[in-house]
Amino acid sequence: MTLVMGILNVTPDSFSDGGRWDTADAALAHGIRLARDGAHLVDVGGESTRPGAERVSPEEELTRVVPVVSGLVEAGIAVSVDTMRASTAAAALEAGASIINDVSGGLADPEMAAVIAGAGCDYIAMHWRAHSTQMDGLDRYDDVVAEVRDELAARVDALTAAGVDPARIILDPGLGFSKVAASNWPLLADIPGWAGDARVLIGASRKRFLGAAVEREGRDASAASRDHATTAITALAAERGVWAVRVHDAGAARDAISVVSAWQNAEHTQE
Ligand code: PMM
Repeated sequence: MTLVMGILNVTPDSFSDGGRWDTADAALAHGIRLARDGAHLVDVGGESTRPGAERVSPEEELTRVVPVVSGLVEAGIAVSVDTMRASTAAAALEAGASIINDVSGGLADPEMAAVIAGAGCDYIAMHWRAHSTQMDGLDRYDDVVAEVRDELAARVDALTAAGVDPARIILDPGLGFSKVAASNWPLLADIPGWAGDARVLIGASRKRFLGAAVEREGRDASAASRDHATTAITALAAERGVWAVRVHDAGAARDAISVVSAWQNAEHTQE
């Protein structure tokens, strides 16, 4: 069954929840709430990746992330850590995180592969072309599915060559990262086309391309108003067997996945 990864941004500037959980206590409380709502794991991030965001220092990222990881692990919650830095990944694994979620797929830090290979942990490799200040200039594709497939395959090759077990790599198309709104839909419509038979994570929650899809006269245009659209993506992703969805509203995602399971169970019973 598809897993729910709850988003916990311990940042002042993420696009939809920036500044809400930027103390360790507030972040920990929100992480516990996500788990209680139905998240199977909580994804802790200390650096915003929204378009135009500036990088935080390694020290600042560690200060934001490690106490929250420790607190969640102590509470018995499975944790992934959203970081592009090998040093943060190593410290987070030391603090009990079980998965590293690297939006750069190992491109941002040449030391990342060695940390993952050494830990033998699950690793999410997202399709990525550049840091947030440059990514919007790199959003042209002739064939988005083929180019994402090839660029992810190159990451898998490099990671594997550095000692990472390919079975530990989870692929993510990087929705909204160096992609105009229209480029995200072919990636959702043809998951095997870029992922083959690898495990897949989909991170669509509250993103701008969903806002564009549901836009109509008089409709609230805030990021949080995209939660129903996000839940529709979760249902479709679950129906297609993705490994996990990365979402802000964990309870809604769990409900959608349960509904898909009930529907699919009835189909199997009728066969
Ligand atoms: N999106 C964001 C941050 N981290 N990680 C993965 N693996 N996939 C994503 O799509 C992704 C990510 C940006 O969204 P946020 O500001 O809501 O965290």
